[in-house]
Amino acid sequence: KKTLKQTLSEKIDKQRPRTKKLLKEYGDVVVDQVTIAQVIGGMRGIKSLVTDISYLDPEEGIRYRGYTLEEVIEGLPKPKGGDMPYVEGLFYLLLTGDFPNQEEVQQVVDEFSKRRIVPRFVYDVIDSFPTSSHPMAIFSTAILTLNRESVFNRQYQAGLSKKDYWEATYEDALNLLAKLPEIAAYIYNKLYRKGERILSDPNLDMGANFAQMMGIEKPYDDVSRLHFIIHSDHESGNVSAHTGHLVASSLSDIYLSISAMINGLAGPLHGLANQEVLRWLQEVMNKMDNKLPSTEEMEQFVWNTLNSGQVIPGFGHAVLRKTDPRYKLQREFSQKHLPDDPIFKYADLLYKVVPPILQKHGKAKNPWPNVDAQSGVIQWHYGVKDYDFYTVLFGIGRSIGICANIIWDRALGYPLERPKSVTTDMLEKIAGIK
Ligand code: AMX
Repeated sequence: KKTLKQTLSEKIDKQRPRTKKLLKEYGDVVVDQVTIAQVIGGMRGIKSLVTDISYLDPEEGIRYRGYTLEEVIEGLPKPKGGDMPYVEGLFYLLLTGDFPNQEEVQQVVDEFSKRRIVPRFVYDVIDSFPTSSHPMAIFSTAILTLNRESVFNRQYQAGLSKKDYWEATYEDALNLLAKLPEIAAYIYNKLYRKGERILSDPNLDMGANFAQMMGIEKPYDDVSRLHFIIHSDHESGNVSAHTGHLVASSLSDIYLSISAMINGLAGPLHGLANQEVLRWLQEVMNKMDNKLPSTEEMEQFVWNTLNSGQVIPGFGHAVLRKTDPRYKLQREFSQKHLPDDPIFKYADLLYKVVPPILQKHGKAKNPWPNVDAQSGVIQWHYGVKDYDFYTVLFGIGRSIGICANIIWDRALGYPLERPKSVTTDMLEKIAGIK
């Protein structure tokens, strides 16, 4: 039976000539043009990255390897008694483009299980953080600390051939991904449960193991699987994916690259928004004495935030122009499992109230909710109420997609990333002002 690594190796052999041909024979073909607004405006929309792992359509939302999230969840094998598929199967799909069968998933589950033990020194580093630290800072540092374990670095020093970069990177990626739930659960228990620790079980899959280490009953295993799967990838230009790719492009190893991407994810305009949604909702709940506000009252809360110059967290997107399918999936999950949860009712009221207000406000290009408007609501329901922790959960999921991307970056020999900057003077000359 072929392993994931062997299957991937065959895919890489097939893909390499395609990239080579494009570069060699069609390198001068124009893909896009760049305006001054894009140069000043965060390179919004410039087509200048390539990935085959996912594609984000502004109207439809994300597809992984050409499949919608519904198709992914439908098509991936599921553990016994679970409604949500193996996260390990998603990693297989992202890497190869193929849906694995039960046996192929089991191989990856076993690989992860073998590699999950975290070295003592990582726990020592985590323990040395003050308990008032943000979990994302601890998470990023813990990942960084693992850099001394890098297979890629060791082999690079020994004279690794370029064509073999991906294999060493693959080893690093699996070693890291297998450890992330352990690291995250340890941070959670240190910060919010006085260090009480529940050990992982080598016989469980990633989602079930995470639920076990968090000490939360079913269906939190499915919640974790769903969460990690839908947060894994959102094509290449978002801050976390782009950071991971950029840092890896200098041949920094997986640990340096994923630690860096985690730092990008920790910003309130990106992954931290899920924490901000809960913080915002809690403020409203406190002001309302936990009563559900009327539509008019909720509208007033939203306007107050906008009028004080702040954004409404969980709404808007740099690429999407419709309700995020990741939001929809989590809303459907909530309707099924927690329809009467007061915080879900709050979030659902926001779904009704915010889009027309943002349209009236006239600034946001997309008034619809994104993934972060709903993910914290589910966590809260299952008892994870320390919302500072939510972006760590996002980070576990996102690491899966970015690791897959970095392995392919290495396989296809994508070079050092190095765009060109200009000065304001130059832009004024280009504009014809000077
Ligand atoms: N509330 C209020 N104003 C908003 C807004 C929101 N939710 N979304 C966008 N705007 C404003 C912008 O701040 C900007 O104002 P400015 O002209 O004064 O600078 C204007 O509308 C135009 O912005 P845009 O082109 O629509 O969005 P963008 O591509 O620049 O930014 C994003 C996208 C997500 C950062 C923005 O919509 C936002 O701040 N949303 C709230 C934070 C959030 O939910 N982030 C999570 C996104 C998903 C993720 O990465 N996890």
